[in-house]
Amino acid sequence: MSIQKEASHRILQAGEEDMIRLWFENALLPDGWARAVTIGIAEGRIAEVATETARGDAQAFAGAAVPGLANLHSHAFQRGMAGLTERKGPAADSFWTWRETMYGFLERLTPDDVEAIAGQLYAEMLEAGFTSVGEFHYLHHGPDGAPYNDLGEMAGRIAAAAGATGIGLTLLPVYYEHGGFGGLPAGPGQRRFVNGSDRFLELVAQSRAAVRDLPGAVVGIAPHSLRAVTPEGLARVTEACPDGPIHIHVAEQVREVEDCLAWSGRRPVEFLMQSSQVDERWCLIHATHMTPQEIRDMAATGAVAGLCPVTEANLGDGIFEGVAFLQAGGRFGVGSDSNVRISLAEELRTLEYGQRLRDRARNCLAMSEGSTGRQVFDAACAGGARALGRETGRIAPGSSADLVRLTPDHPALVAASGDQWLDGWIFAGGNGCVADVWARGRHVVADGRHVGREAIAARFTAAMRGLSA
Ligand code: NGQ
Ligand code: ZN
Repeated sequence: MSIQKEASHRILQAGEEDMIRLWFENALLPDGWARAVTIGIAEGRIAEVATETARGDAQAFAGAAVPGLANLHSHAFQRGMAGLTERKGPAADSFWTWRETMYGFLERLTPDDVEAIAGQLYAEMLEAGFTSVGEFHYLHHGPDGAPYNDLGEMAGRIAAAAGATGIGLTLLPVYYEHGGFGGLPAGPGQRRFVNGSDRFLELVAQSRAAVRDLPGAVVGIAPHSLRAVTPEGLARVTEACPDGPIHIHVAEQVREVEDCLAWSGRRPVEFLMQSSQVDERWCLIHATHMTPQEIRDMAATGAVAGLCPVTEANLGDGIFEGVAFLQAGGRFGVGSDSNVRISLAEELRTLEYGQRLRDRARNCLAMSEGSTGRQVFDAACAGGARALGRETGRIAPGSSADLVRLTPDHPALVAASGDQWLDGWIFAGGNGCVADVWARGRHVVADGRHVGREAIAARFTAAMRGLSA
């Protein structure tokens, strides 16, 4: 009791001394748009929000403040191969041939390379308006498959990149044991990922240690897919980790659905619903191929659909059943997955455009009259925060001080007001609309550029040139 009292007393004192005050012409608050908004920030959190205020001694900004969005699914190292797989090979190109190329790329990556690539990636994410990331981290071991002396070496590199850039980290160490449904042995291209369930649980402990000094970091777990774990292994690790997010890839490719049916007689989402206690802690990545029954069942669990529209288009996965899923009350967030492009606006736009192309209709993901950008953005903010186990995505007292300023200097936003800020950014403008970003109260992007961009980019460039030499 007395400890709690002392702690809150300390926070109050520090809050008063160290409060940062920002003033915005416009801001998107939980109950809608407000004008002349002062946001007080202390210890990485929003301490107070006041509307119709004078600028006073606050730092003042034109344009509109909106909540920072969580990027709920990333494989950081894949940023290093962006643009390198867009070449036709000897046989029909597919997700599976891309995966072989990806395995070839990661063979030579060192911990230094991974940290350099992740640093560049996270700086770009911040510049795009993503203020936190769910790192679905599976490149654990050395090139021969032997663990590094420190089992958490690579996790530490991800944490270091997050710390250096300021992005909020939800680290999701991946449990990867097998090469296919039914406990098939992992292949040579997968040896850097593989742990039995015991060593995986050790890795979770190491991951917690790796993020210890990172303010606001969260650790969850990520059984890679129903292909990479057995039902017994999945049950074991979920039981051993009773708190925190659980992410899993599911039903991304048609062949994956067919293989799951051949193995179990059930479809992947169906199998997962029936064999695990899927609830609000879960995030099902992709969930592209679902029957109407699976859509309803998944929506009813409160699990978040982790959609990665740009990567899903790039890999030829298919189109998520967004309209039916939202009509069933489902929740979603977005992620950049393979990181072939880093653009919050493009993820949300591609998500909506997939529905339009399939249904030959417009404004498909808006469930009520009014702005599509606003409705998709609000849903992704809430779903992303839930999936990453973070208090983010809301400009409200108590939330993490994750803020994005959209600038009226961008041609798409010169005459914007209200929800047009979001429609203009998402459908017309893109990354150039983002002028400033605060992550946990740290001003990490100013004038559209990450404050550490030069050093981060130099390190990335050196790593990439080394890899291509
Ligand atoms: C991954 N990526 O883990 O990086 C996967 C490919 C797999 C996507 N699914 C590997 N987009 O699923 O086996
Ligand atoms: Zn993925």
